Amino acid sequence: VEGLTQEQLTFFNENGYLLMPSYISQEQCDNLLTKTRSMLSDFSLSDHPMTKFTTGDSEEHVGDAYFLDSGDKVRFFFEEDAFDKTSGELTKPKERAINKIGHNLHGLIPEFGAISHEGKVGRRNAAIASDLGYRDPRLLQSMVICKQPEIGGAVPPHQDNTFLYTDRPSAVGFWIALEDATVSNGCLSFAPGSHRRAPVKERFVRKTDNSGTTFDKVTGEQQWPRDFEHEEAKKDEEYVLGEVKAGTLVLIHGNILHKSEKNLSQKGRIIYTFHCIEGEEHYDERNWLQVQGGPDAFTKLD
Ligand code: AKG
Repeated sequence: VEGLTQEQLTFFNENGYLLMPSYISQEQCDNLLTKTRSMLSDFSLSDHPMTKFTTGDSEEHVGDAYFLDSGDKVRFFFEEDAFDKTSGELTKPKERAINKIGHNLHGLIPEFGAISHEGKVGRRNAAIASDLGYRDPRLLQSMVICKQPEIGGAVPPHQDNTFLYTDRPSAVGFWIALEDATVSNGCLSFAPGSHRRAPVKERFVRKTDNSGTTFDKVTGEQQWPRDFEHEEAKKDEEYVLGEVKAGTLVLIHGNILHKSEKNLSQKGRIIYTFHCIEGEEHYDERNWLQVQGGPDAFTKLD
């Protein structure tokens, strides 16, 4: 099975990302959009913790548990701007209010398994992971990100290794546009080469009492890569737009700084993404994302 050409690999190593148009067909996109829309209309609001979001400190715990336990489930997370600031009521129908669905679509929803680790696309994904140098690639999370019309939230600049930390850092994102992503509906943008300049300086962890999440510093001996070209990422990285057509696969190096802006347009921007880590690197229990069976249970991409 064909993975990456030498030219694609060179581009990825140099820039930290790669766009691969027409990776899946329009028909595959349409089927996945249909599945996504039926999941959005079928999930129940009545047992969702948002119904308990009132005011005060206690609400945070409810939401945090829903998030912290989502590693091996299919759960629905709202757009921040889907709520009226004063009343706390949803201002949109639920189908138009969900920002993302996660984090085990690959394992629990066959349509998404079939573009992750299974079937023809799964084999191609595995060939790509192998070309990127993975010895034991493990798929540890997957999401549909809806970035809804009018209220789609921005994603500030970040490195995925912060959120999916291994020692040494090893994450890569596979991001597939199911709808066209443009500057007006909040496409991705990248700081090319920043994966070579920017060590991972913090990691997103569970609080020790499991009551929520926080960021821990990553310092000294644990900072990778050791041969980054500059001490710091440039203060003002320049970002290039990653406008793509539906069906495009975008590979995202775990260290590259990337972001996306709000979607204030009338067009949705539904994408599917999953992340891989190197199974031979250490994944510890401080990570926010934990699944039944521990890291050995992360799905093999082979
Ligand atoms: C990620 O998956 O790491 C992203 O940054 C996704 C952001 C987006 O889809 O807007």
